[in-house]
Amino acid sequence: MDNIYIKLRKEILTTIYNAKSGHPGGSLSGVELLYTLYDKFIKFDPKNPNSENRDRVIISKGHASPLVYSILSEFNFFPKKELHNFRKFGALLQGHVSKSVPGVELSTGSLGQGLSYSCGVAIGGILKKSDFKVFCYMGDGELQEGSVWESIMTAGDRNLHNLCAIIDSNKVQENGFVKDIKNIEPLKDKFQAFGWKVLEIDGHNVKDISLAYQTFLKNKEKPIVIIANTIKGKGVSFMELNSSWHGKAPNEEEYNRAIAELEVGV
Ligand SMILES: Cc1ncc(C[n+]2csc(CCOP(=O)(O)OP(=O)(O)O)c2C)c(N)n1
Repeated sequence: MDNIYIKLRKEILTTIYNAKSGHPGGSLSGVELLYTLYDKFIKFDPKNPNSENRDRVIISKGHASPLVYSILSEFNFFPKKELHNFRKFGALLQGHVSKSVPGVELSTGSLGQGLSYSCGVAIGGILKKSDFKVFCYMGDGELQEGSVWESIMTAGDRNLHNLCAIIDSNKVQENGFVKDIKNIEPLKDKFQAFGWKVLEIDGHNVKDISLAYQTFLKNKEKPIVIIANTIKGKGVSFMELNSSWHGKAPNEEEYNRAIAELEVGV
C-alpha cells in the first residue's frame, strides 16, 4: 500500500491530469510540510472550519492548490470527489486557493500577499490574548516580491511570536532557478537581521519538520521562519528541479510514467 506522501503525490498529479492544467512542481515539493502540520501540530475542526480558536494556515503560494486541496480533503474539510472537478467552471475547487473552500483562510494567487495578511491576523491574536497560531506557507521565488520584506520587517518589529513562516525552498520558480532570476540569499542572515528566529531543515524529512514545528509551538519570543529545503517536483524524476513543470499538466504518457515512478519510489 502507498504511504500517505505517495498517496497525496499521486492525488495531486491525478487532479492536474484530469483538469488538464495546474501546478505540479510546487505542489509536489510541499507534501511533507503541509501534511505533517495538519496531522500533528494544529488545532482545527473540519465541521466548524471558522471556529474562533482554530490555528490559521494561510497559503500564500496560492497556485499550489492541488496540494492544499488534497490535504484539506484528507482531513475531511470536503469530500475527495470534489478533486475530480478541479478547475471546472462553477466547481468548488478553482485553480488558485479560494476562501470559498472550507479550510482556506485567504484567496491568493497574486504572490506576496499572504505574509502581510498573516501579520495582521497574528497582531489580532495578540491583542485579543488568544492563543491561536498563524502559519504562512510561501514559496522561495515569492520572496522576490517587495511586499514580503515589508511584512518580514513588521513581524520582527512587533515580535510576532505567534507567527511561523514556512518557506518551501525548492530553488525553482516559474521560469528558472530563483538564484538566476533574482538571488534571495543569504536568506538566513536576512531574516535574522529583521529580528526572526530561523530554523533551516530538510523539507522532506518528517522528523526534521516535526522538530521545527515543536520548536515553534514552544516559542514565546520572536516570529519563526522555517526555511525548508525541498525539491520542486519531488518524486517524479522528469519534473524534479525542472521549471517547465511549474505550471502545466502531464499528457497521458507522462502521467502514467509519473504514477509508475511514484509507486516504485524512484
Ligand atoms: C505578483 C505575481 N507575480 C507573478 C506571478 C506569476 N507566478 C506564479 S507562480 C510564480 C513562481 C513562484 O515561485 P515560488 O514562489 O518559488 O513557487 P513554487 O516554486 O513553490 O511553486 C510566478 C512568478 C504571480 N502569481 N503573482
